[in-house]
Amino acid sequence: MNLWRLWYERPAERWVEALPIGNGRLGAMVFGGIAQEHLQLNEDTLWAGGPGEWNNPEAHAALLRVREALFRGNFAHANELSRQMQGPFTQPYLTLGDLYLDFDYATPVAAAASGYHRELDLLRAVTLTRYTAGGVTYTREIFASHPAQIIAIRLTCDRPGGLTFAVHIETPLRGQASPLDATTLALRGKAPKHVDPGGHEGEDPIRYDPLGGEGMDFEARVRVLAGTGEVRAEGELLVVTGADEAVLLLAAATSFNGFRTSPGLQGRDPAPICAACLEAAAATAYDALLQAHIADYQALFQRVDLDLGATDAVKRPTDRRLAHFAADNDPQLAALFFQFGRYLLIASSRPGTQPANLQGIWNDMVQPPWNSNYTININTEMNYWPAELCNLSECHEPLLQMLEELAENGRVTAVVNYGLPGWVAHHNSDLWRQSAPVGNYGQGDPVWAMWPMGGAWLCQHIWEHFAFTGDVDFLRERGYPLLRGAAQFALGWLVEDGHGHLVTAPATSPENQYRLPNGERLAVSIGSTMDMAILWDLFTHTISASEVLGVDAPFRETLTVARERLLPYQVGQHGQLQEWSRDWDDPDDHHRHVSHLFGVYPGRQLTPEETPELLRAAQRSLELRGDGGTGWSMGWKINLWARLRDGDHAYRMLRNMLQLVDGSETNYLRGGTYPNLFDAHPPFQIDGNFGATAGIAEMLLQSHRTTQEGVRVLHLLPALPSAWPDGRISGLRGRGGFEVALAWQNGALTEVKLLSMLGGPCCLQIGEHSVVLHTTAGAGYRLDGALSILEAAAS
Ligand code: FUC
Repeated sequence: MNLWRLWYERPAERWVEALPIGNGRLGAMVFGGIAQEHLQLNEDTLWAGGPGEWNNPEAHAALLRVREALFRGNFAHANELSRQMQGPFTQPYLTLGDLYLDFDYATPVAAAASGYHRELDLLRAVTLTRYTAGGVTYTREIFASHPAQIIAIRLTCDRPGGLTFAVHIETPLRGQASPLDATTLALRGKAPKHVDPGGHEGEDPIRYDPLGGEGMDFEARVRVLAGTGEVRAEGELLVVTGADEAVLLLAAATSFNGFRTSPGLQGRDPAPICAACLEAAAATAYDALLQAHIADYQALFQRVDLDLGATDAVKRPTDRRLAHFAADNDPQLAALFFQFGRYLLIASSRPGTQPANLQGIWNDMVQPPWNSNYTININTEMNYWPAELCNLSECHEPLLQMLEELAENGRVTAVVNYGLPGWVAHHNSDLWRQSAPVGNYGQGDPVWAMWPMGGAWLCQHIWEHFAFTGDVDFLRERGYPLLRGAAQFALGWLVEDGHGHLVTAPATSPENQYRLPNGERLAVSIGSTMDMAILWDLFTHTISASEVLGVDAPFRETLTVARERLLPYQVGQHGQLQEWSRDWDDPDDHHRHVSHLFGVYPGRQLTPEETPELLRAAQRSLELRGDGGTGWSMGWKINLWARLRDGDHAYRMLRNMLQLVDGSETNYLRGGTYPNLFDAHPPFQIDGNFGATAGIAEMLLQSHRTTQEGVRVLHLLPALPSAWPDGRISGLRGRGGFEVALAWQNGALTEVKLLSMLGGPCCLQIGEHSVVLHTTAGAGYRLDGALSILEAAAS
């Protein structure tokens, strides 16, 4: 029995019940209906707008006024003044449209079918729908191929000539489909040149260029191959009659021609791109397309295997398992959720594609929640937490590419807005690499709008990519210039606090507010803990990178001195790690962001060995914050509890996340998981899926520490919960270029396999014990038995 499946006994009614497929660029949500099949379609460069002007020359003077107010202690005034530093909102990621296959086109179809089954097979990245109606069994297989750059649909039935249906394709954007020839439909469309974000609409929120020039052009084509069946064009439809089998091939492309180019005025023609993909795929046998897809996908997916045991619960459909997860013993659902996160990363992020946005690549709206953009005060980074650790380093590439582009725009923002060198990014970005603060020139709440730390946080991904892969060329050619530029900006942004420390001012703690003794709630202050933690991280990585590359000694020295002077962490009156530079934390604050714990995760400044007291304070803060939150908030907390080495608490967070949310909810701050295993903020936001996948891995392997001698520590089973007494995992990656496989029984390690990619020593830590193992590049190591693992390594 293949356990790596999401499966259901009913077609999807809601979008959050449909099953996602994707090849990094093209995505679809598959509903699996009986009278009608519906694929909601996406292409990852289909965004509204175009390159724009978002820098604000007034920001610099406003910054000086904000600082003056802050250092006079007038925080309320500073909060208001900071609005003068804003630019426009980002543009949204858009749905492309919908493909429908109507099976009741010629004759009504029985609403009731027997033996209905629909699934997403994670082993092959293929959806399957099967049912029997009127004595005929129908089967549909659908996948998104990366090598062929198409979505393929194969329909079969067990009665000769039993397939009759009509095909049409629609878009809520401007555009219409019409037949290109007897077997091909083409939808040509145009995206708006501007869309206001939901909740901030002006009079005309969705604006098209009246001359038809500006705005993204796009095209989707679908070709029907029906064997001995007949295919004909009828109005805007293609009609298939009497086929035994039919294959539909769908290609889509946009005019996107780079982040600095107007997609409407200087775009690429999407038509020949669609035509070339369709022709090549149509000339290939369906089985060959399928095999090439599976081979390509499995080369990534099969690198990691996880077995936490399986109980009878696996016999139930996925939505019922989810509904019962908290009460049941169903460790395999946790494993499935882990692998689903890896599946989603492969499906939404491949070299050459756009990075996964708030919804990966799956969005059915024109004004999606939060613009379905890149929110870089947690969400985008979380999307990539599993990338290296879960052995999908290639899938990290789109984010690294975005960083380079963001830095180009961010250099201009740094100069225009602040008169500073280096580069900066704030809390939102989009396809156009918007780098300035959003908020529509003053409308935005400073609680999120006033945050110039996005670039600095993203830089962590550069160092992590290097730490896991050891790719010095990457660090030299691409990584270091970005780290250096972000650090340069930070040096210019920091100011003296009058007591010998360097602080950020204005500073916020994303998206939380402190309360002044007079009851006033404000966001902007001086030297928030997260700002300091992110800059420590950035400086540390920039220093290390310059050492590895043997460059820039004077700059390294400057950073080393500045790092020493950063305002240090403080422990407050409740024993908590202060979120603010003053002891303002409210012990009843259950805010979803846990920004002040950045140094525990995803940072590495706070550890049990190096900073035990601060770590205890961090734990206290986390306890006060509670075990609830939005989906991504709970995903973050899995990782935090894993770093605190409390496996049972990490598991409790996972259990809280694996609560069924059905799509009808009105509380947008109580997270969970939808029937299709998409993370529920709610609404759907993909970050929680990726956070949970990273968190499960972090419970089993950690590698963020080095010993005092600088040897990489591989901490094995650092936070194993009692719910998973027996299990095995293979293919996880540790920093320093190690691939790790582990097996355990009754909570104790029984086997360790290590593949050393780069050679050199590593320190294996098991519980309180540790031992250094000297490895050779390319060599594998195998250690059996809990105690003998340490002995063997020592000898
Ligand atoms: C941040 C979070 C919200 C949401 C949004 C996309 O603003 O605080 O909860 O996830 O990003």
